[in-house]
Amino acid sequence: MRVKVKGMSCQHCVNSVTKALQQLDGVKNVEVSLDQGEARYEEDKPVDRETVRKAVQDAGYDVGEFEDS
Ligand SMILES: [Cu+2]
Repeated sequence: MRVKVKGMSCQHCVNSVTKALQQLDGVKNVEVSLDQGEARYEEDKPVDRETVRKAVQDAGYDVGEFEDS
């Protein structure tokens, strides 16, 4: 899955978003790109997009489009 993450400006932001996603049940192999402003992750079971959205928002960033990949 790919999801746009808005508001990241440095490596600290990347780390925050990465941690927020890694802690979610079913999410694995998280990769966050500052340049592309997006996060990629895989699911080892279905993960609700709203759960992902909320985790990223709680970390302080905005979430854009999700895209299957
Ligand atoms: Cu930052």
